[in-house]
Amino acid sequence: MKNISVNKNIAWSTALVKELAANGVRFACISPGSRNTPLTIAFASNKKIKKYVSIDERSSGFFALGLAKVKKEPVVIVTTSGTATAELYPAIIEAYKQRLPLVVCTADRPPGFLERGANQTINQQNLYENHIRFFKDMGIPKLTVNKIKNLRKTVKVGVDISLYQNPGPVHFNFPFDKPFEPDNFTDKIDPSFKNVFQNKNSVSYFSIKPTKDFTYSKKLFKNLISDINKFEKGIIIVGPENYKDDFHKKVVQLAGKLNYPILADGASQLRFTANSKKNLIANYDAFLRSPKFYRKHKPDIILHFGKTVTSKSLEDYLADIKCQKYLINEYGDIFDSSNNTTASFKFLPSVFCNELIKKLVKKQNKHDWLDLFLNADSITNVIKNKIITEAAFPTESRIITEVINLIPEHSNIMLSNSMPIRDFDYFAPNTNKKITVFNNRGASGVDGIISTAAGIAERSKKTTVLLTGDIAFYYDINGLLIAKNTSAPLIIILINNNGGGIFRVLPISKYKNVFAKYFLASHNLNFFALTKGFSGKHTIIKNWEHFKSSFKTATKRHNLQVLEIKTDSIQSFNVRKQFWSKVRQSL
Ligand SMILES: Cc1ncc(C[n+]2csc(CCOP(=O)(O)OP(=O)(O)O)c2C)c(N)n1
Ligand SMILES: [Mg+2]
Repeated sequence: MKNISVNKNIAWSTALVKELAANGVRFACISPGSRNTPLTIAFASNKKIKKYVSIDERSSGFFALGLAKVKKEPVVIVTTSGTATAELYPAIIEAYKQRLPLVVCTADRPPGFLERGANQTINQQNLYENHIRFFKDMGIPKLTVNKIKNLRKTVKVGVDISLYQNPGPVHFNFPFDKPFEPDNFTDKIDPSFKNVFQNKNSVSYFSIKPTKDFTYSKKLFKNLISDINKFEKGIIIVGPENYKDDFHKKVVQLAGKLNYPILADGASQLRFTANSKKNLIANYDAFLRSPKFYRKHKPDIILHFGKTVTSKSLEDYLADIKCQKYLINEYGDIFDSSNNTTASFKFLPSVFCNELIKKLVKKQNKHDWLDLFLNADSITNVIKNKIITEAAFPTESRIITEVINLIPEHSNIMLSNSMPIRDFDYFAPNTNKKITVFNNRGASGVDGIISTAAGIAERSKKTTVLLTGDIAFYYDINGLLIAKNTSAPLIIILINNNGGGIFRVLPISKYKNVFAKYFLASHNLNFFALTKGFSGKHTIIKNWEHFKSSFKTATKRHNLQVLEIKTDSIQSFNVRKQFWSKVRQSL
């Protein structure tokens, strides 16, 4: 049989793409460039993988992050060489901290070019070194059976790590020598060799199965049980995480058995489910600001599921307590900035609850401890309903309660950092409406927020509401380009207080000579004109009634929509302060 003429870069990239597809990769976010031509052509020719194109790599990285978040699926990002690769760093950091499987494929010049001062050439060797779970430079393509098998094996190892072994982003660097085009042949290969490019199954001699085993010390688990049996005063904290559904039921069941209150973070989903809300406390941030309350009510044991909590007052409370504190999350990670953890269990939270429920034979604790928390929660709720949910337009905190009332069931909310996620944590009530909440709380950047929300809307195919401040909106204005074409409506609620409102609560705000210029950074941007530049629909909200009607209209449209509320951060802080002080007085 006649040998086949191929371009070795494209053949090499095709082997990569086939292996990715064989390992279940279905999405790739690609940015234009020349050096990545072979990668781009190989992805473009693969029907199993859906492609998204973003001009701006920073936006592409965050869009990929949003896609990956929804179902924790692997998402590929492809870039050219040079600074394009560095643009991905913020999204990679966030993926690292949130353990999301981004598979980064950067094109590079061949070895030696860096030393020669070649164009668009930087040192890409393990560029993301401190925030990556695996790195491999793939070397210059060589079309031998062994080399291709090795390439496929390495890809498989990387994807396995990103999904199962040590979840998070992984990086493959691809140096290529010209030519890059399909008809620019470099090699002739034997037809029998074609099967190494085949899609079907991934190379069979190497297979790591996803593990369902959770490693934990049996002795520690025994200690935990004995602590639970010993102590009446316990608290369950449910930190931010997109938990599997059965966890909600299990944790409520566990809390019911122990008579422990559950402090449910706004970003934990727990406040938004039709399941039982028994023992669930949403208003703890406010009542833990009361020294009278927190000095008197200190637990002996804490079970903390998921990530670090959003609430600063809860963090302060935790830092002040000497007790047995057990963390439980899928990876055994430490999410405890107060740094007084007894042990961290590597356990799926729902499985952990099940195990505990099975093993606990103890008689029920008394109700008194739980009642103290439930009582404080309901007093706070009454005050919240008066001060926040009836606050005058355009108080920032009320935007949260309005959105939760208006948002259709089964939608998503993406929370930007700074005040939106905090206000949400302070004020989002318990409701039976099922809403899925997302955040970029891994590194809490105010960058990439619009692109992340766009990725969430695209992958979930569900109406997605983004709550963002003006600075975060400005940071990711490039994201509006990809946000324009999502397959489900993306409604951006732009809370415009003309600068970084959060800085007003910092002690530096008193230093008038530096505060406005270096911290608040008012910009007077015209967001109407900016949104129009991306052909988006923009509405300036005039009052709460107008917000209601505009929101309802927005849920029926399909394109990019921005509802801008011009707020006053000082007035908004005064309302929060009034609320907290009323809670303090009432407890
Ligand atoms: C990438 C990045 N740069 C800087 C910061 C520091 N930072 C925290 S909050 C904030 C201001 C955010 O302003 P905005 O989005 O308008 O929200 P607001 O504070 O007004 O609620 C900044 C710059 C950050 N978190 N991330
Ligand atoms: Mg702002």
